[in-house]
Amino acid sequence: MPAVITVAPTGPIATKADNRTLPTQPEEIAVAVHRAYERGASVAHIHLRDEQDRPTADLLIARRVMDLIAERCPILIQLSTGVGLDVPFAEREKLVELRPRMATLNPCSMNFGAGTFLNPPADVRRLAARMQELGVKPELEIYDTGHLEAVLRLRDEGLLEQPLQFSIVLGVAGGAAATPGNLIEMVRRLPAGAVWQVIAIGRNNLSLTAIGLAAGGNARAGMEDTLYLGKGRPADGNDGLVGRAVALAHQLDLGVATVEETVKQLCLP
Ligand code: KMH
Ligand code: ZN
Repeated sequence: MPAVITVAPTGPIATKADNRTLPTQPEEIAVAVHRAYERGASVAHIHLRDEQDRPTADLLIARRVMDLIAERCPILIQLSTGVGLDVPFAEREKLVELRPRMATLNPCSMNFGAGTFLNPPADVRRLAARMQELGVKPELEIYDTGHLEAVLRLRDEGLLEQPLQFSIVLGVAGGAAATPGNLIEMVRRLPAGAVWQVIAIGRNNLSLTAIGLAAGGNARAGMEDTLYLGKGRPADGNDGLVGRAVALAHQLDLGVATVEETVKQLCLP
């Protein structure tokens, strides 16, 4: 099966002071996503920034980014409902009202680097139910094995549709470390029929992305996850990071999924 490549051009943490090529404003994000689409990405995981480059769940900015991307290419848009550590859940959850094809669902609260990422159980349930109503497919972000158990409880309550679509996030200080052993153990625990990708934060991004692809997962690439192409080699925009994930998929003889193939593989509503 061809690998789904998701571009994550901008996360909630890095700034232009860390890497001046980080896209933050709507036009910049849309251009980066279009370039990734041309290289083989079929999904765009989107974080938004305000005029001061701070993470935001502003619906007007979100609409603008979605429109600018749609004008350029048919890539599938996955809005982050994680948004950023300082944005209240009540604002974050409103993003699904824009009906992106997909959105992230973070099942548990956790320490996240020096901050706290709040996802209280009642709020998570409400968001899962709303996504189900709207037909927005959740990407289930699990940072440790307990997060997987929490997702399975939501499934058992009828709040999630099959196939479950997981991102195994490794390397966040507060979650499981980015090691091959942790990845293999998390994959082993996934329920049958699950679709998954690894999100490897930081310096093990390349090796864990390769292991994930070789083990039957999809891949994510972009400046949300690492600002480096290699030791001492800062990324110059997202192109190199996306290009190397696409190259890995080809070298492993998987190929990369088109938008249509991705819709089928993920059973998007
Ligand atoms: N916003 C971060 C704290 C997501 O995109 O849903 C975590 C995050 C997850 O980026
Ligand atoms: Zn994200």
